[in-house]
Amino acid sequence: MDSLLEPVSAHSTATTPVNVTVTGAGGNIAYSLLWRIAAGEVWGPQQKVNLTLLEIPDAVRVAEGVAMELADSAFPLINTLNVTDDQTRAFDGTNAAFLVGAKPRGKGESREDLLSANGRIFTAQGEALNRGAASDVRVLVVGNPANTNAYIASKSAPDIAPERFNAMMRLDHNRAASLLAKKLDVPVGDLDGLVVWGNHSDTQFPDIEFLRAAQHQVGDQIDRDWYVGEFIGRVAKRGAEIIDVRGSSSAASAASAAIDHMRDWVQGTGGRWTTVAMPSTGEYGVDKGLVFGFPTVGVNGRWSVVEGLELAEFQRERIDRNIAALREEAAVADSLF
Ligand code: NAX
Repeated sequence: MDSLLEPVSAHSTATTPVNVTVTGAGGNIAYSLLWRIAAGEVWGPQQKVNLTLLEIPDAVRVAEGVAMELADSAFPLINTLNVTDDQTRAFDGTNAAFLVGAKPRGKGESREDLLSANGRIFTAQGEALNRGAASDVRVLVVGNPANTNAYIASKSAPDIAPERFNAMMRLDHNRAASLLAKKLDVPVGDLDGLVVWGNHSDTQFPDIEFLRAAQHQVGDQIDRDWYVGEFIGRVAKRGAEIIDVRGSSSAASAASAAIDHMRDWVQGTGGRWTTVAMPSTGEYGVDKGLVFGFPTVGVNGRWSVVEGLELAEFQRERIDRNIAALREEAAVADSLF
């Protein structure tokens, strides 16, 4: 089903449209994400797309309204546009799936309730992908708890190589990069060597030990007290900060991160590091299968974890904290499904 030696894209001619599925199509993130896919920001300005929008039956009418607006935008790159509440149809032949839809935590619900509700969704979607997705499928899980949802979807799709399931930590990465650029007073595009290890949750570890600006190491220019006492927690809690100020959760920045992630997966990063949460094959002592944020480069249409980094005790301890948290979530998921 899967070959790591495949070309960058199976769509060698721009005349073969890419089949793209977006779940949660009636929601906030999709309202920004769909427009940027349609504008060619992932596959380029020549590549047509067949867009399929998946929603739950209760919200499918909203997704139909979104599709009407997409049609009204007259994007030349949209080849076909479909709305459905049938996940078998939604994932049939898909080359790229953005799994944005998820069930939010309800009042009084425990973490186990949340994992259970989302586990059902991501088990069913993993199974549908396993049945129908194209052999070159790339799956990006955005819906929370993203890492464990990706873990569950991958486990439910035994015929699809695990590395084809990613969880999104690019928003955490972009948030960290933006704060660091401001602190160092350098353009954000000059930064490299940044990683956010672990889980898209409070334990995440934005790590500056390997940080470079315009190719020079700059981690030691950053005040240690600010880094440990303020920066790490601020990145992890940025979502709450946005809700507090904006009155609703990150949507355009999340969509932007999803575009960055999928574009870099398809087109590569030109040697630059990014953060990708993907199933571990044992790198840095992370249990095999846990979907973990690693320093990664995109090469020839696939991700490659940056290996061999020497870790100080502080880094090791923060990474281990994330391993423990994800191990716990995976154990709950395994017991439920
Ligand atoms: P919204 O509540 O606006 O939209 C979610 C949509 O998903 C709803 O329309 C809902 O009907 C739909 N949905 C639910 N279950 C579905 C299913 N089984 N199939 C298809 N559609 C389904 O949320 P939005 O603001 O768009 O956020 C979506 C998800 O992204 C949430 O889980 C959120 O927590 C998560 N986020 C993840 C981020 C990340 O960095 N990984 C950051 C942003 C965001 O918080």
